[in-house]
Amino acid sequence: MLVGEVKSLKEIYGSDLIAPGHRACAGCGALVAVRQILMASRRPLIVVSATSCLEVTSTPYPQTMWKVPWVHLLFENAATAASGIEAALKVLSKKYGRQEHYIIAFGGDGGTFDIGIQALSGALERGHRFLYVCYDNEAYMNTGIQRSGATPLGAATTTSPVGAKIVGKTQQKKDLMEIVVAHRVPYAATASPSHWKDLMNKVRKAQSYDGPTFIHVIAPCTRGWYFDPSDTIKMARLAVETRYWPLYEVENGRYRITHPVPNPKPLEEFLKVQKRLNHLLLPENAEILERLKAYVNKRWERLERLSACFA
Ligand SMILES: Cc1ncc(C[n+]2csc(CCOP(=O)(O)OP(=O)(O)O)c2C)c(N)n1
Ligand code: SF4
Repeated sequence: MLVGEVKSLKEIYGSDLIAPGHRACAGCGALVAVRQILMASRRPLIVVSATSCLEVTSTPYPQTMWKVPWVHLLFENAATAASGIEAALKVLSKKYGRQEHYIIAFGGDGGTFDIGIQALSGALERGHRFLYVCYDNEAYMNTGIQRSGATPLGAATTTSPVGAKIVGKTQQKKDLMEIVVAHRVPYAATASPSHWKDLMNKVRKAQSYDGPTFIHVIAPCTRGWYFDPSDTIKMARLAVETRYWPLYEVENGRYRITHPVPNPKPLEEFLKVQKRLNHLLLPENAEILERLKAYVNKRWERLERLSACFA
């Protein structure tokens, strides 16, 4: 059983649970994050996956990349299925003393922020023991880059284009972490594949709890964000270094920034390298840029204040 802190690459070498040969785009951030999460996970493991890029690219029938039992559920009910599996395994282990299993449910931002949020809320409220991971590429990528509740203000998608009527998405990103935290779950955290050790240790910590836990991981998407496939990790790192994607955890209500960024890079550094957002650097879009910056700064300041309360 994998427990304790991951300290070096050597420790996790060879613990891969996805096979090579999946059909995701070269440089898909979601696949990198999922690979890391599975490498760190305790076993035996069952994976539940909502409809998404992760689903269609990992299981082109009759092939699969998953080296663990894997269930595909509809877009809206990954958390419900994970709950059912957990409840059934509980009964089986009570009756027959079977081995404990770990369950991870994966959903994209569309499947989590929007369509699956009801199922997720229900599962968190009922207290099932499983880890829900939302990999967030900030749009509905699998069906052609439509905006989701996770798409940031000003981002160009096929349903929030940049033009004369609107300049990208007109609303700010929904704060999913705070919605999850409001369910009083024992553990919720954000993560990034650029900070793999931080991510892996969050997986292990989440799985140490006897209850529902949640990880929100950024998943740069080469198609939807429009960047070179070799820049995925650079993109994820820039998100962290500009404070766009704060790395923090909420453990039994206690907030902690797990990767302080005392000298952040300007947000422009993150925006200018991706076509979905680089129009915000044009002088005529300065007001939108300021609103986005204010959102990022306010959230960071709030996290700092909350973390200071528990220091
Ligand atoms: C109820 C429902 N609505 C719409 C669809 C079509 N659909 C399949 S995948 C998808 C987008 C998924 O977006 P997201 O969850 O963000 O994952 P991504 O594709 O970005 O990885 C949509 C709209 C569906 N399968 N079911
Ligand atoms: S469209 Fe984006 S999320 Fe989907 S497989 Fe390609 S890079 Fe990954």
